[in-house]
Amino acid sequence: MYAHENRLTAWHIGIAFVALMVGMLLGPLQTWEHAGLNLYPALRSIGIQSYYQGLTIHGILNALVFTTFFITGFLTFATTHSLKRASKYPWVHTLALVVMFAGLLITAVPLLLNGATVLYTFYPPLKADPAFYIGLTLVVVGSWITGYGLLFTWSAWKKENPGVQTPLIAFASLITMVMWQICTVGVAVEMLALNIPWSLGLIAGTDPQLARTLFWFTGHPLVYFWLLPAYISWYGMLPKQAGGKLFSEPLARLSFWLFLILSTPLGLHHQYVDPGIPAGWKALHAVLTYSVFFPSMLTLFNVVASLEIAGRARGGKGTFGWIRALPWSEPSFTAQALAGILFAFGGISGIANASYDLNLVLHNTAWQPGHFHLTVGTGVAFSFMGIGYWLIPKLSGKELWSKKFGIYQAWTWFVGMILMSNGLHILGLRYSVPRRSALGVAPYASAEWTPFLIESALGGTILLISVVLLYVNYGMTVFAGKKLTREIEMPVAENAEGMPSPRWLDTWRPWLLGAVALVLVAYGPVIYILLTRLNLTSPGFRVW
Ligand code: HAS
Ligand code: CU
Repeated sequence: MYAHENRLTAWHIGIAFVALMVGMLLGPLQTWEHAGLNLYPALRSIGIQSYYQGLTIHGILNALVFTTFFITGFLTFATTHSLKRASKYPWVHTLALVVMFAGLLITAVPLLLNGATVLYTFYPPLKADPAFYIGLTLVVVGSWITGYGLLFTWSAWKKENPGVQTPLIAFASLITMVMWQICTVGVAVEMLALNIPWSLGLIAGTDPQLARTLFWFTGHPLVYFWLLPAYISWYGMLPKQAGGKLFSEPLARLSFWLFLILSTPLGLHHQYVDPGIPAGWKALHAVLTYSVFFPSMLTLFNVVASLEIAGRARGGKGTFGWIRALPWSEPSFTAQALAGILFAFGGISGIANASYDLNLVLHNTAWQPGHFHLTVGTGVAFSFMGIGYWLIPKLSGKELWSKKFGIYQAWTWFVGMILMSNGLHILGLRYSVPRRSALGVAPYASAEWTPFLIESALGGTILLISVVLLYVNYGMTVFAGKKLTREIEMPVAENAEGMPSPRWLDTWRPWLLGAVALVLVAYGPVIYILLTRLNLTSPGFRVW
């Protein structure tokens, strides 16, 4: 029934993991450069001209390309399998993939030819070739089309199943896609009204403050667009994989609604230090940032409780004995559980960021890459790797090549990431070491930094080992694996309470209205103020 969906998902996931491989190979080079081992001159022969070109490729491929392709593929798979219905318009999904892939190819040209050393946040007045902005815009447009495809399928399913509650996995996937539709308005306007005409020379200058504000309108909820698919797996699949049930499905549904409402109206926490935005609006966004911490706390409680149910069902006893009883020999489980544990620490460093006063100390320091390698680089990417351990065998029809390699990969990621992120957090907090900088050649570098730079380079090296283990395993599975002799089903966790969720948790209108209203309140006046002061005078800079 799912031949088209499975083939399409295989393409999405395949492109995602190839992008991730290239992007991740550049990561350790950065940590080595910081610790004094600069391999960038050697990379000139393959066209990488500078640390900044390497860093841009790393950020774009890992944070934007890998995530978006994986998520659109995974949510297509998850929604259709959860609804037990093939997609209503398969061609819509094919079109989405074609548009996204065309966008990727167009973006790749300036990235590889050193025409876009603007890093993954592409802050003006740094300027890239037009193809960079046009290509990325197409990737986003393709992801919208995937969302439309899923909404068409869901509305067909609803007609066929009147009065039936949407299953959790499909429900949460749809919320993620709708949240994405709302929040990408910011970057769409930034691209179409500012960056693209500016890079084409149609307008002489740009307004960096407005561009940054539009960027973070999308850039903050982008982190929840990354996170929610991992949460879908932690709530909807992981308890089943662990041999248990979901502790509370209504609570899970509530936390997804809260993410729909609260993901977007708080992007100014990335702009606390920006001078052109009135302080009162920053304060409002700070309060809203602390509100969106709440559904993550619900998630922590609910997912850990679900795993406790599993551990006890497997015979675990005592306060912590259930943890040992969990299926630690299964790579898919282990990767996701370890991802969750490290994500909790990434959440804590996010809470520090969200405090206006602390942010003045932490902004633009190495603390930030420390924070986001625990969140998107581990909570999300490592969970996606864990999902890959069952999804890639399912899609390729091959048995996973080696469980042992999978377990080694998971633990090396865990240890490597602890070392790297610990070093980065300390460098940022204690020594104000700047982020986005080739520290190996920085004249202001201090000897006090060295132990922590080495710690994070050691972490980066262990992560490289983990990457090799991952790709050998995935590659051998797909190209040399044994044919599957059993059917792999998508794991679907049962609700421990066994009762349907209340109807108010299945009604879209109030939540949607709330989401749009809060965005208008939190952003409307800020954008209005910036428009009244519009200043399209900044020229572009190409520094590297
Ligand atoms: Fe953040 C900057 C605040 C979450 C990503 N963040 C960034 C940047 C990125 C990023 C990429 O307020 C850098 C942007 C740039 O390049 O400039 N962030 C937060 C807060 C949260 C948060 C309050 N961030 C994330 C997530 C990300 C992410 C999620 C990616 C996926 N962040 C900030 C702020 C900045 C920032 C400021 C700007 C800093 C600056 O000055 O530039 C919260 O949402 C976090 C809540 C999460 C928790 C953790 C809950 C724990 C759970 C674990 C469950 C356990 C399991 C395991 C499953 C409180 C859910 C169980 C296993 C067993 C065996 C038992
Ligand atoms: Cu944010």
